[in-house]
Amino acid sequence: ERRGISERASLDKRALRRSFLDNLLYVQGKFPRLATKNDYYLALAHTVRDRLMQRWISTAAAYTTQCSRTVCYLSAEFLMGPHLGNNLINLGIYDVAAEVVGELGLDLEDLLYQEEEPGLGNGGLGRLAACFIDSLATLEVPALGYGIRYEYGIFHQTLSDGWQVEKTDKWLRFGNPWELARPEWAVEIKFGGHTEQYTDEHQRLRVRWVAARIVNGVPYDTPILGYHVNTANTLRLWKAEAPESFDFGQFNRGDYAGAVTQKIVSENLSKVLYPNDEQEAGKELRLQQQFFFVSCSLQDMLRILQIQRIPVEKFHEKFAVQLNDTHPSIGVAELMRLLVDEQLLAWDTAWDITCKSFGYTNHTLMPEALERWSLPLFQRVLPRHLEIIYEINARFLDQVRIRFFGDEARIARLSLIEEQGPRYVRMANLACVGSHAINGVADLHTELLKQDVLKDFYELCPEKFSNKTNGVTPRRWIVLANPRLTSLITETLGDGWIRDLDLLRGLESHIDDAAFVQRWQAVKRANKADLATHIERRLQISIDPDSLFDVQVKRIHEYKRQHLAALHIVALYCRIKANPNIEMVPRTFIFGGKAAPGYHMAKLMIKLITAIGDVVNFDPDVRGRLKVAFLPNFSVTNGQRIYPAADLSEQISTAGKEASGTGNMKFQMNGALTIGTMDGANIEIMEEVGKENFFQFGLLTPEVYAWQARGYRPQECYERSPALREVIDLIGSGYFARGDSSVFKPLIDVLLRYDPYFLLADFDSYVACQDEVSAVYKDKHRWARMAILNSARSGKFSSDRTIRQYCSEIWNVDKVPVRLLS
Ligand code: 26M
Repeated sequence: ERRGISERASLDKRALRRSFLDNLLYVQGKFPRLATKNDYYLALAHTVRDRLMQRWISTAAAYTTQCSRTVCYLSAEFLMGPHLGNNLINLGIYDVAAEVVGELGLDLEDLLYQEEEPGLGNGGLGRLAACFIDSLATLEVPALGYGIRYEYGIFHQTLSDGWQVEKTDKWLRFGNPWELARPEWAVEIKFGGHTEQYTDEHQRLRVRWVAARIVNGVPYDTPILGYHVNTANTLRLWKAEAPESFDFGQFNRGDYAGAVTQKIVSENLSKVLYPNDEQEAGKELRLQQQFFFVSCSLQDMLRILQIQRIPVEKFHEKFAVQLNDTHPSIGVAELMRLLVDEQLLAWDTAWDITCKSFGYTNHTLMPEALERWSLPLFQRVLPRHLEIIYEINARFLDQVRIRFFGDEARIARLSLIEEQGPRYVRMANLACVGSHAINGVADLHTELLKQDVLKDFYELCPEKFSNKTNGVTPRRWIVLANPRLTSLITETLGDGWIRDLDLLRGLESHIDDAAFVQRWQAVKRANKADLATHIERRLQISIDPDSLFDVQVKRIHEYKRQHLAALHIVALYCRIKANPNIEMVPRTFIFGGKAAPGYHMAKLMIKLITAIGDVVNFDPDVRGRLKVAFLPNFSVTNGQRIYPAADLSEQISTAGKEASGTGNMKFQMNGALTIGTMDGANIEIMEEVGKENFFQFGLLTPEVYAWQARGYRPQECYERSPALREVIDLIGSGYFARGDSSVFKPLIDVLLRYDPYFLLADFDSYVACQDEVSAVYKDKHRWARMAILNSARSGKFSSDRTIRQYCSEIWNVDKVPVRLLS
């Protein structure tokens, strides 16, 4: 029996080949002759999965026997990306797996592309959760990621005539070999109804929540293996199911169809990920989703306490619960309900436990993105939680009144309930009051939280606030995405940098080594050629791999200013039209990103970029010096092809608007130079690489504020800058819309009248900075040296560094090495 386990989990080549062919036969039911590419992918996935199981079980055993303190990362989104390649790397069998499938006439990369990525997130926040889960496992920290198993992830984006069209993301269509359902740990979740008071056997007044509806939460577990360690943590995602028993009343009255309708309503809960769309905010189903996964997760933690025989009073000693933005912040009220109503603890005891358990990470400075729920909606969905929030609020405001007697305006701002006009529950306030730690995601962002968005909470409890600058995992974003660069670095420095990214500093001493610089250039050139081939296949436009690859990939949003990059392209086009023989560094502009389906201006920004491309790409005067490619459906998978091929990383948000950015870090690691504003983590990137290796432009945050205060007149910028005027007029004329001047009118009107994101104010500075970029790019050797320094100085932006800081400064949790059980 022991031999059976070790054979099936062995990492040697013979055993891998044996398992691969076995799984093709016994899991896929195919002989090689009839097998499809997807059969081979699944056979390989099961081969890897078999090898994860032993590590997963060993990890669970270590944590259970040692009763380890555990991080619970609560996030409505986990944007994981495909698992197979990452698991091969973390197991250390990527190359041998490539040999095994190669000897059977298959291409490993081909098989990896078969995997449908779990796109269970919108963008930065969800991808950050995925990087954190990777780093926690690599650092051997006991951790559970808790979230929702959406049946449909972020929509698939296609383009039709340059406009975004959304398609559903049926990622589970061919099954998911990475998850294991655990129906034995299902929990019940209540919704709606009313509350009743009663006196218990000790004559104490208590509250009972009589729900209108119950939904089952079934956990689906995915192992998250660390890099070259035995630790395999768990990502636990909840699926909503109708309870078999609950609708029998209806059923027995003969309303079979009604009972089935109820079942469908219940299962809708985990059906679809909401795009981060302002219009969608305030939707009832979204609040239900949040409560659903948070209640499932907290009940799961109580079950874990019980099986480890830890008293519920020690909840906060066992668990550090992190709230990824306010989406899970209903957890503060739900933990209170579980402790007071169900575990029968005294309010003060329960409140002490709650505050010591939770930490809250804020991810946005956009005031309109702060979550609020209208009182009637909240009352309808969660009547007991509204009572609890009132009680938390009453006690909290009593404390505030002691400190700030008579300061009614401050009290109104701190209140968990917004009272001016229609009333709302303020989720950020609930998260702040119920947490012992509050953090921002970059230095500037944290400072702005303290001075602005959460100023009142900072003045009340400054000791709760800290900064945790974001990071990204080098395993996915360098090792997996950029194998050529990985080989070069490892041949130069050894492979220690993969777990300790600061070691990349070792590259600096090779900057004068001509052979090294040449190899570096060859890596970038090969990555660019790969991407050029991909773009040519997808978009039927020819791409010159020796042109400067100028890349902006991220969600489409006005504050991120993709349209500022578009104005720059038009400015270059105007120069060519005015002087067709002008000397110009050839550039390929690559864009990617999704617009929220209801965000019309963002969709118009996509149309503007594609429309400019349709003119510029085919105008003979341009002679191939400018190419514009909008790659549809930007995703983790597409990111892995794009970041390694970039020369220039566009990070051009209005100063003070982008909390951190994380794409900026992925570009930097892969040796792109940044053109950026002093916003989010760009500031820290420039600090690390030195300003001589960073292209900075634009207003600073205090300057933006000053312009706002003085009353910004974008029209004046337009009148003062001839280049800007020409660009705006050309777009406004309908030149890029077959003469139809109405298409881009809404966009141009906003820029000329309000320009809330200061594009016109920053335009001249941006264009001048881009001219500097082109000048430097002409000196290929100088550019390569700057790129190497960018990579060499990216160590700070490993999510391993970020997670170490969370562990020591917020979670107080240590690593627990895992011994393999055999
Ligand atoms: C809101 C309402 C309804 C449905 C969805 C949402 C919603 C979902 C995700 C709102 C915001 C969401 O994410 C915000 C986000 O991704 N913020 C980004 O977080 C990154 C990680 O910290 C930062 O790097 C980015 O600067 C920040 O924009």
